[in-house]
Amino acid sequence: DRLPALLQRMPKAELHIHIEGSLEPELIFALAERNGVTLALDSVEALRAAYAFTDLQSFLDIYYAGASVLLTEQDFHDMAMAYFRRAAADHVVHAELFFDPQTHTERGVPFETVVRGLKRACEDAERELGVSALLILCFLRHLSEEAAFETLAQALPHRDAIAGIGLDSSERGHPPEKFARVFARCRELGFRLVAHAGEEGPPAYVWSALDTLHVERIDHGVRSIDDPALMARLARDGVPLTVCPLSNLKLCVVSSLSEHPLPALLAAGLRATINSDDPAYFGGYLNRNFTETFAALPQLGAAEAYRLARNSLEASFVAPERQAAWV
Ligand code: ES4
Ligand code: ZN
Repeated sequence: DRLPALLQRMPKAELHIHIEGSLEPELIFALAERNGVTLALDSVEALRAAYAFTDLQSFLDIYYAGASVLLTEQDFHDMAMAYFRRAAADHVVHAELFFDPQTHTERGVPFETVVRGLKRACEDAERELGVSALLILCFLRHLSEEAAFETLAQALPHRDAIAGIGLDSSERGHPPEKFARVFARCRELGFRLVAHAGEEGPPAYVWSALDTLHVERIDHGVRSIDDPALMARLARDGVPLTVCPLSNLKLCVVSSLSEHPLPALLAAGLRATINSDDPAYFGGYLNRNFTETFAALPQLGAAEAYRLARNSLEASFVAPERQAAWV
């Protein structure tokens, strides 16, 4: 069967990767040692064993604890370079990295430490690995809109290093409209806009991300499958969805990959893409998301593989004339 080889070697873009979710247990312990940070669990094995999630919040609690080892510019650089090496091995030609500055500034790590380390890694990835990269700053939706405005103010001296703005963390109870004013300001400032919606939250949150925040892509969006009018809207407007199959499995958004809505989303003409979300926590990087999803879903074949890869490149925030170099 030649499908796995095709999935591996296709040039593709990754559009939904939380860089803090690429911290492997081995790197968490190495950084803890380097920085003199004490962790609640005392071995790589014990940490991995704790990665048994029942929903989004049970994951986020562990993910924020893991990020506590990140203190210096070099830490953020080394974390991102480890991801870029994995991505290059998976034939990722372009990556758009989410980062969560509030997770770090709340612990006393300066905003500029985070962005300088990540920016330097993006430059190194382009030069050393031939992977192009952009940064997307995410506001934590469990915090206030006022806190998001403060984070935006801290970002403005680094405007040129940040391509876009996103919205992540605990979805239920924190609808997109909570951030309407700060997203309006980001739009005026010329940032590209995305938001997590319809992962655990209802289709109403996808409508609100589109019509209140005016986002250009929906992160996850899998629960749109429950709303035929929303499906028609997403198809009509060609709104990209950054779908993350292994994440959905590990966070119990789907009960098995064989029941994942991806084939139905593609069949309805939606611009779906495949992404890894938090690969160190969910069991694999981009190619493993492709190969496991295709292995579980016989409706997916070579035509869908090409479609997903093409969607990922076209849905990126790189100008079409610069995308030509990828294909
Ligand atoms: C996340 Cl899977 C997921 N959903 C929402 N927020 C997140 N932050 C990191 N991973
Ligand atoms: Zn995500």
